[in-house]
Amino acid sequence: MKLEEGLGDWRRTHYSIQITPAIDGKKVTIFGWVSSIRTQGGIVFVMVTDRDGSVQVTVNKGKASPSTLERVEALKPHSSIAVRGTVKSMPRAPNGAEVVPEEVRILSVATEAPSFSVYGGETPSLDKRLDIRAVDLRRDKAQTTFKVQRAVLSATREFLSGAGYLEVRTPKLISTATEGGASLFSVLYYNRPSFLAQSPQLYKEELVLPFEKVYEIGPVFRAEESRTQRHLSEITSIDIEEAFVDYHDVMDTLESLVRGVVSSVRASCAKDVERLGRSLPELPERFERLEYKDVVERLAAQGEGISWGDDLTGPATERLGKEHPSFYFVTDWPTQAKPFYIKPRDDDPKVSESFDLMFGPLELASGGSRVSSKTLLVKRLKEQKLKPQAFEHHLKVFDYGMPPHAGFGLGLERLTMVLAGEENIREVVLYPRDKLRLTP
Ligand code: AMO
Repeated sequence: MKLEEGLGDWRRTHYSIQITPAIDGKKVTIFGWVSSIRTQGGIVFVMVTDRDGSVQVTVNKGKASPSTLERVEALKPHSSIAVRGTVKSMPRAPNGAEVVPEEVRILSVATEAPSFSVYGGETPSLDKRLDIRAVDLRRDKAQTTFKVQRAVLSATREFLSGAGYLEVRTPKLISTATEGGASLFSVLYYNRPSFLAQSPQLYKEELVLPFEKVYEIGPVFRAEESRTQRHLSEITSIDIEEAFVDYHDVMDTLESLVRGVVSSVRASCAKDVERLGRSLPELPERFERLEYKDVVERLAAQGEGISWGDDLTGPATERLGKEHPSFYFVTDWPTQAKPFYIKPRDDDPKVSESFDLMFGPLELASGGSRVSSKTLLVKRLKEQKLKPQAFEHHLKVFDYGMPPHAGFGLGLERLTMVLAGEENIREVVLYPRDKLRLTP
């Protein structure tokens, strides 16, 4: 007998989550993957898992038809199957009901079993799991992580479009660096050199001219030499840019956005996150706004060996994170530490109108007011050893009434790490890219 069959005219009538005592006696068709098979006396229990959970399919060897029995006995974990049968209340089964099959179709026999258990048990090393990521993603924890990420994305879109920002898509193949030269990936564009975009920075700034308020949720590429738990070579960035506002205004927007996202994730995913023994972060009454100079002064007094002008990294950020375990801003960074497009303060140009949004020791976003004067932008480019000629097209736009503007870039993965309680950024990306990994 040929075991595998096609779909034919079978279509799903119910997902696992819908198999409940409320539909006791109903004929249903379910689809999914075999997650376990257990025989107890004359009964075979087959767990069929779909995207929402599992259904217990209970086969009474004495009562099942020969063809059903034959198929059930041939089943192997991970095979994909279809079951037609009747729902029966069963308090011990998931969702309080099971399916007694009348007909079973094996749609695809699994010829391999992963070297680790997808349905419970110990979690093996990430590298081992990433090698068969599509299977690994069936794990409960991964399902929750990406449910959280979907909730983050839809809440973000809802918030930003509700606040009047227009969604844009800007080129990812570009001719000039936006965030400094070191972390660029070069690509041969026909016979010319080009790069993968490190950020939509210059385009989003230009687009405030026609649209005033824009946002983009898209990929950005960074050739990060060091391999850390917080860095990847390809990430998704949530960027906004807005005309006629400054960095204080966009900090307010970012704070409201994060508040909205956390509340929305709480409403849709809190139970899933709690089931994994984790909890969503509590929102502080107000995101503290700490000036960089005060932070550095305090850390130096605590013996951190840090002085004005230094970046906040390593042990200094860990200490800062312990003192501020939730969401907070560090503002007014030294101008020299920020990219050329960040505006120096009028009253003290050594300091810039900039901010980072932090969660404990983790940087989630950065942004600021932008330079809107062409003369100043050229000067800043030169100070950062960049060639104004390479930015000719961008600079030209500044001749046509570039308004004061401000914005930020928020890392989707870092925000997901915080909400899903993951320590390693690779867990919150379907197919992570880093210096050592370009597959699958
Ligand atoms: P920045 O370079 O700070 O700013 O990036 C913004 C945010 O993106 C995330 N991020 C990363 N996450 C993981 N791996 C990486 N390699 C990585 N690089 C960046 C972080 C970071 O806070 N153009 C500015 C934003 C702006 O001013 O509007 C920019 O790109 O969460």
